[in-house]
Amino acid sequence: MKITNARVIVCSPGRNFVTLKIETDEGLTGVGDATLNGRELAVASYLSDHVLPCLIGRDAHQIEDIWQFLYRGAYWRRGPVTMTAIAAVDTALWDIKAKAAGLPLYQLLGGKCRTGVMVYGHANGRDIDETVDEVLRYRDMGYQAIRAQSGVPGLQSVYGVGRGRMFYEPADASLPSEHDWSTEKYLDHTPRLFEKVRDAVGWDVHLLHDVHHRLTPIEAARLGKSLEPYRLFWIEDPTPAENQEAFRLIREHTVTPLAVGEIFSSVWDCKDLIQNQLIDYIRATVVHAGGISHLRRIADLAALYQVRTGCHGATDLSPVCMGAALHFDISVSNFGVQEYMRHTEETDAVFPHAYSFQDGMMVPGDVPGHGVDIDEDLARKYPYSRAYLPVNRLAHDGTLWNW
Ligand code: KDG
Ligand code: MG
Repeated sequence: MKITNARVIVCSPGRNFVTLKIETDEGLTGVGDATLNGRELAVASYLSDHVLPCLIGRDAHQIEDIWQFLYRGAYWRRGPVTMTAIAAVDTALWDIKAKAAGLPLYQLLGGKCRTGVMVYGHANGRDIDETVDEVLRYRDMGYQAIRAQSGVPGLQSVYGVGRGRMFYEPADASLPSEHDWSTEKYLDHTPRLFEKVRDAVGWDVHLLHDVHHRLTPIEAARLGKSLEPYRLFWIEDPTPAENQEAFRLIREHTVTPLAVGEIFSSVWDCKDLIQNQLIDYIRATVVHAGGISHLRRIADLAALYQVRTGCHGATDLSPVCMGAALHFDISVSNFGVQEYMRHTEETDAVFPHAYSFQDGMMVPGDVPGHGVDIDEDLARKYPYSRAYLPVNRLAHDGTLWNW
């Protein structure tokens, strides 16, 4: 089955998405997500200018060979732009292969390991009371795992705390907006948040929290320790992960589980953290970590060390990524949890999908392929519009900080 055509579709139904569509001489098509938040056009160009010309005429069934060709053959290996582009090709080819087999993708990945995929939703509030209300609302919607983020008294806005009710859209300005940050205020506030949340919701729901890389190792250790009484499922991205030794220090002080990896693009970013058992959940996902093929390698390495998966699933990962991730999640033995931030109605309309949510669990659906398509006519009505994530500065002196 030969690849006859491939194109990149950039659209903005509520936010920017980059989608790759591959066509074959047998009439089967496949789609892959290629969205890299805030750097969308770099991946679109990488694909259109450098990858697509190399795909035409290749056998669409040779997924592994094409993956290796794009990875090794580029000479410039890894990095988020390259790996997102490779992921898009890989996802589209798995979609085609599964359609050719007449099977949902999870069947090609070994079949179901579980009846459904536990997802966590985002409960955000401007203060503790609002966050508690949101956690209860998510619990009432059936969620078994809930991420709780709250505004911090004395700080104007805190990244990760949404304005919308079912989703937040962090890339909200055509030039980066600037937020302020105070580690001291945050560290005082967060244990109080979880004390109140646990009091209200009880112990039958998993609670998660995202630190967005904001702390130093010893501060992260203190946070993990102070949250131990509330038995979190994980704290995520406690420190920037460039310095992976930091996690050893955090581990020495706390048994709160650690999740890292939403910005990782390959197994090489995860390897030491996993092999040294410095993390409990690996957050790499389909679109930013080389597609289904590479994510399976990461998961297999993680399985050796009892590290479980917790794929990133914010709104900037398109429904195509979500669909593919759900096939991965349902078929991988060391699955932990899947993030699920709902997309807007406009996004859902542009990307018709077979996956569904019920009672805190999601299923990928049983249509052949990964079950997500793009309505190109509708997509054309939403042209690209430049949007950036905010940056973060220390409140007391304006130093640019991590997020
Ligand atoms: O593009 C960045 C967002 O996807 C990310 O900041 C959201 O941290 C995030 C999360 O855990 O979903
Ligand atoms: Mg995160």
